[in-house]
Amino acid sequence: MKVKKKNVVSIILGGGQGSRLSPLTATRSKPAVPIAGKYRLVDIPISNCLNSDIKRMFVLTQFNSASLNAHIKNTYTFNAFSQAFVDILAAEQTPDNPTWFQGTADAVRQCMPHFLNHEFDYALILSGDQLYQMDFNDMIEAHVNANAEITIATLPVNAKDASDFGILKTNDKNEIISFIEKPVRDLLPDWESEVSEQMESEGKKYLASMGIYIFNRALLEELMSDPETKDFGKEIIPQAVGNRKILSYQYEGYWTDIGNIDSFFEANIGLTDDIPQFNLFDNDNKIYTRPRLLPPSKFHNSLIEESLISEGCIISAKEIKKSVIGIRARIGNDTIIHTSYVMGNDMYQSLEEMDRDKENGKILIGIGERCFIKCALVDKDCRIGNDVYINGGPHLEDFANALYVIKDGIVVIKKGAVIPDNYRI
Ligand code: ADQ
Ligand code: ADP
Repeated sequence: MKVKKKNVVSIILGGGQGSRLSPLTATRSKPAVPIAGKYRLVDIPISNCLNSDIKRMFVLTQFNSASLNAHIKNTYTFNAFSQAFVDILAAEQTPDNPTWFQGTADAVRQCMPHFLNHEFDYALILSGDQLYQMDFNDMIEAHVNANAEITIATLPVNAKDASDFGILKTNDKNEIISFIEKPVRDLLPDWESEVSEQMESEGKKYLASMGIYIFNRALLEELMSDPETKDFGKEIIPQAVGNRKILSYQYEGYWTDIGNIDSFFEANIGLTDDIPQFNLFDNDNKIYTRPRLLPPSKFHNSLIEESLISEGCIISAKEIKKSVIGIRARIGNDTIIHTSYVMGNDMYQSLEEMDRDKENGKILIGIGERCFIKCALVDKDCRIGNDVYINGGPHLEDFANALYVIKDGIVVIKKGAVIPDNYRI
C-alpha cells in the first residue's frame, strides 16, 4: 500500500552533548559540523528525506549554534504552498522542563507538543550522525503492509562492531522478538542471526539496529507519556519488544556511523576512493546544501591525486593526495597534504588584510608554505604558518592542548587555531 507523504514527519536527532566529536563540536552544534568539504552533517538525513519526498522535518539539538541556524535558514527555503519545512527545536528550559534533553527519547518527549501540532500518522526518527543514502519509502511501505507499530531499520554487522549497536533477533515474519542494547562481547554468541550468504561470508552475523525508527503516531504519544524512559536504545525499544509488533526492515547498502572522530575522518577520506561507497555523484539522490556562489577553485603548480577539492579554493600546494579540501581553503607553495581533511574557511582575507597581517607578523588565514600535513583534520579558519610539520598516525598517543587534539592517531587542529612557523606535531 502506498502511503501519502503528508502522513509522515521526520524527527532528526541532532545530537546530545556531542562530546564524541569534540573538539569539532566545541563551538557549534553537531548537525552543523562540516562534512565532505562543503556540506554539514545535517544535510545527509535532510537530503535522504527530500529524496524520499518527505518534506516536513524537525531537527532536535542541544544547542543551537549560529552556524546551524544560518545553514538551515539559508538552505532549506521552500515554496509557501508546499507545506515543507525544516524546524530546529533546541532544548529549552521551561518551568515544566528544567533540564536539558536527558537522552534521545527524552528529546523527542520534550518536543512532542510541537510535533502534535502537525497532522501525521507516522513519525520517522533518524540519527543526525550517519552517512548513507536510503529511500525511506520502501521502509514506510513495509511498515504499513506488515501492520507494524514500530519498524526498525537493521543491517548485518560483524562481531567486532556488534558491541557498539543495539542487536536483535527476528522470527520468520521479520518481527523483532528480542533486543539487547550494545551487548558485551561474552554475550555475543547468543545473538547470531541467519543472514544472506553474502553477509555470512563477510562475517556479518549480527543484526544491528541502525537507530532509524518508524513509530505510529498513537503509540509514540503513548510511549512518550512515561517521563522515566530517557532513551530509545536503552529503554523504549527493549521495553516494547514482546509487547508490540516491531518489524525489522533489513538494509544491506552502505551505512556508517560518523559519531566519533575516527569514523568521521574515515568517512570523509573514504570519499576520495576511486569508487566511493557513498556516492556524491548521483543524479537521483542529490545531497543538498547551502548554495554559496563561490568562484571556481584556482591551482598553481599542484599535483592533486585522489582528492576532493571544494569551490573557491586558492591552492599553490606542491602535492595533495587522498584528501578532502573544503570551501575557500588557501594552501601555500610547496606544501604537501596527505590523507587529511582541511575544512576551509568562512571568509577570504582581502589583499589589504593580508598585507597588514604580514606587517604585524601575524599568520594569514589558511595553510602556509612548505608545510607537511598528514592524517590530520584541520577545522575552519585556522592560521597555519610556514614550515609546519604535522605527521599524524597510529604512532601518536592521545593528547590535547589549546591548539589541537590527537584522537586515535588523528591530529585535529581546532577551529581558528594559530599554529606558528616551524611548529612540529
Ligand atoms: P547510539 O548512536 O549510541 O545508538 P545515541 O547516543 O543515543 O545512540 O544517539 C542516537 C542519535 O541521537 C545520535 O545522532 C545522537 O547524536 C542523537 N542524540 C543523542 N542524544 C540526544 C539528545 N539528547 N538530543 C538530541 N539528539 C540526541 C543508537 C541506538 C542503537 C543503534 C545505534 C545505531 O541506541 O540501538 O544500534 O544508534 O547507530
Ligand atoms: P562553523 O560552524 O562552520 O564554524 P560559524 O558559525 O562560525 O561556522 O560561521 C559560519 C558563518 O559565519 C558563515 O556563513 C560565514 O559567512 C559567517 N562568517 C564567519 N566569519 C565571518 C566574518 N569575519 N565576517 C562575516 N561573516 C563571517
